[in-house]
Amino acid sequence: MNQSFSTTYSLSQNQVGQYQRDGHILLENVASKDEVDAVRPLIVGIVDETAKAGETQGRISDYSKMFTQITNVWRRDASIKEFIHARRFAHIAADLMGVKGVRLYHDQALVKEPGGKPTPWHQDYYYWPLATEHTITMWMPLVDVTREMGSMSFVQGSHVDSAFEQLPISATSQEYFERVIKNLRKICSYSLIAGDATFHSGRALHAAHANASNRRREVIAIIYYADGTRIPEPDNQHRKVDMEVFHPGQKPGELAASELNPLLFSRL
Ligand SMILES: O=C(O)CCC(=O)C(=O)O
Repeated sequence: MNQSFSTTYSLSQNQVGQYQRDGHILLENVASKDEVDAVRPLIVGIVDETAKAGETQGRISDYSKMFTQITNVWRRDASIKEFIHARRFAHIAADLMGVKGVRLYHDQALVKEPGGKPTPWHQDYYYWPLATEHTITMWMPLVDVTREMGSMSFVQGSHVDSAFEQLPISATSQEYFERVIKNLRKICSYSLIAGDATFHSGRALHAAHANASNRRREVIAIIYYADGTRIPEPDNQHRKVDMEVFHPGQKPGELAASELNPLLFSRL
């Protein structure tokens, strides 16, 4: 595989400012067509295999009508690991958040089948046992994804609103946030080419469209957090489960840095 993930993506100060203002950004051609073509069949193969075996991966999973989600696919294959651990992607994450270094929280392969339902409005940080505002998700389609196929939507600037109720992804979150959003700013959504990516803050209010096409929406998401982040006392069941699954062997109060959370980029 001809991959050179150590090459740097050229990010402008304007783009960093845009991310920090809006809580999300679309970046084009973050991975090349060759890089995506090489990794896509490996990732999709693992999704299909794991879904067929009915593995829950130790997590609460009630997402099946929206998408099939398989986490930490990097552990299953050396080439996928090279892709997920790419310094290029982690460097972008650190630059957008304005931090010195980032660790991997986990990856998620997210396949929305034809006819897959919309992903309700939600904020990710509700799920994560991470005592920081500096979390970010790179959401990269492995096939071209239009809005009709289930690309994401973001409420501009919602990452700085702290008055929202904390809710899991559900019909309740959809109903609550739909009401809240009516009084809010602009909603942005994009069509993406395979290898483009959106980056969004763990506090950004976001959703995804239904897949109204007859093709599968195949996506890999990689979640990063600022190096030096501690694990708080989990205050909901999701955070407790995620602490056990994504920071194995770790306890509240410790630096979040288990063997599943390698330092993927550091300026030091
Ligand atoms: O892919 C989706 O439908 C939702 C993904 C999502 O919410 C996320 O990556 O934070």
